[in-house]
Amino acid sequence: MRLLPLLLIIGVEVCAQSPTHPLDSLTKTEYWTVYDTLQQASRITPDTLFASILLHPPAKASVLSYHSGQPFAREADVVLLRGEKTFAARVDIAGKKVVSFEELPGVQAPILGSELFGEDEAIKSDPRVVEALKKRGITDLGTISCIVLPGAYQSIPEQATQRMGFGSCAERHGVYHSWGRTIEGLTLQVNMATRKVLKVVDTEMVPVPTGNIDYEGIPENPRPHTTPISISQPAGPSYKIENGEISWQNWLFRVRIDARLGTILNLVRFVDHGQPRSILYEASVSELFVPYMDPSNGWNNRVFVDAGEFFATGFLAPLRPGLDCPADATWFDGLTVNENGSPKFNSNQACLFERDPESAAWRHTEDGETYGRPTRELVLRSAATIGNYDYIMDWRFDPVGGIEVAVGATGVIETKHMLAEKAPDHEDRGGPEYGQFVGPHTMGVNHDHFFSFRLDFDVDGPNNSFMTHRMVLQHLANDPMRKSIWVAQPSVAANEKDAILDIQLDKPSMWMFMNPSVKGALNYPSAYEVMPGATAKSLLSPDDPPQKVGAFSEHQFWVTPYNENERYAAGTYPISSKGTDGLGAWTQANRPIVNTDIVGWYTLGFHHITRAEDWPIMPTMWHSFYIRPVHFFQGGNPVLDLPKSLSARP
Ligand SMILES: [Cu+2]
Repeated sequence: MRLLPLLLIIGVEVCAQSPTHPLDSLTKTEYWTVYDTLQQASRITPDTLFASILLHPPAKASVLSYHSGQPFAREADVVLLRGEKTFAARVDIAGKKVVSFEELPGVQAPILGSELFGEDEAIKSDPRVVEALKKRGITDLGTISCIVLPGAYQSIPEQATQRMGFGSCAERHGVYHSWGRTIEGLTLQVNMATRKVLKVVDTEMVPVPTGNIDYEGIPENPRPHTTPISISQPAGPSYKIENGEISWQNWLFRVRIDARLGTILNLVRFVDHGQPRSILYEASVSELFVPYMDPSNGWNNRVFVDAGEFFATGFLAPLRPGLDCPADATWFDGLTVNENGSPKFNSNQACLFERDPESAAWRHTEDGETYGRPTRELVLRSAATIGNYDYIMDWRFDPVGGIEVAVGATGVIETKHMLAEKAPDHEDRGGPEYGQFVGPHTMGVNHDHFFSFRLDFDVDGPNNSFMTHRMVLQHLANDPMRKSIWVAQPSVAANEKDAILDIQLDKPSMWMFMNPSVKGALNYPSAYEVMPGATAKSLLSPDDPPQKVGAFSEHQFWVTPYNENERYAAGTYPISSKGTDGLGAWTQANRPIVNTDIVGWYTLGFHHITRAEDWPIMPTMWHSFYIRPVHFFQGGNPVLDLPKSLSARP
């Protein structure tokens, strides 16, 4: 048992009345000020819906020069939906003024919950749908639920002028939820603003599978000989949270909860010889891109740009103590906006806890004696649930100055329903396959998951350069012992296109953000490396409309000059994007990136050919990458002096 620390009782005042720092999350009072300011400026009509209220990030220079107690500006970015029209507003919260308000022609706001689920009645009262269901033997529409999903790219002409959604229905009779019960071959094109079904596409009749999908009801089955395990931290955690700043070991950083991006880390620093040294100004996920790989009706529109398309309802899902995080973790609550403009309280949006990875920070055995020091980790965790999928997202800090960034994918895979009960015999499987059978008449469709992480490195200050160490073959013509070695070739990327990188095993390189003005005792510039983990690149053709929107997935790494308007890797409004906003478009300018404020973008991705084990709910599968110092600590290994016992407190 862990003792409950005081922090659990206090909680973390993300939703406090007044912000204490320019990078704090918007407070409840500030949400209401935004609402009242727009209302008093007559910008809210009875048919206005709020798609989002986000903190407008304060100017970086003002944050870097901020001292505790100083007054600071607070602004909010607001997206409103009125019928089919999208409006963007900027509100000065302290001044209670509308700074800007404009209609965005041709732009679609993110989809709202009332649109996702609110078309059910309109769809089920359409005679064409009633007929199509009757054809399938379904006359009781009470157990049928229909939803619409956004199209993440423009695939039909109506999307240019109308707020279109792609609809489908599911038969929920006898089960708790509708995943795995979709009525195959029946799809709808719906104007979400007018609630009109524009088109019904009915291509094939496939019975709804009846296999068990209720993972909730599976009885517990304790594994034999499983004994109790306990983790104890009797003196409470060894991190502190003061005025919104988290300190642990030598780390310092801030966290805020953002409706679109989830947890955002700010001002990540490491105290070295008593001095905080800057590493990252800001770090967060920036966008997701999930294209499915089946050309049939109802599947060729399934391409999701999850953060930007769905964020009206909030990106994060509540974490459950004892499941997602230790019960005595520190919990961060957050706010999103209801469609009527009022703030919505969301509990347990992130958690913070220490853990023992049961491994050594370093070790060595010499003369039969083993030396070493145990390490520990500080984990900041959140989980996004976007429709069927859940993504657990970790920022894992270690005492060595490293951060492992990890994504665990779980949740329910999307399935297509088949006339065939199971796969053909192995010897008959020669042709292209769009998925794998995961249950009777149930096929998990092939798809990808891509995440773009935005990493605004400020290594020892904002002005950084991006350096690679390429490892290249060197032939040794006259060496009696060897014919070849590899050598490291350092080079600094001059412009953005020099820093668009892919992992190539035969052309390895180290990717580093370095400060050319800060050199240590060994005369190397202070640097931080981004070490890729297992990842993937998109195989879609670059001229495929979805790929134009999710262009960030074409490469593993990008570097851009800092621009406060470039925050979302697939653009600010992906639903109506034609690929003219986002990393692929920005980097065409090939801007200089030497000794200036630069931002790195890491693509974490994986292709997903499903398996029986992924059904009816997928075991968590982790992918990660690692950020670590390189010549940042030129006095040597910074953890030689770690305590020999893990229980020792710093
Ligand atoms: Cu998947």
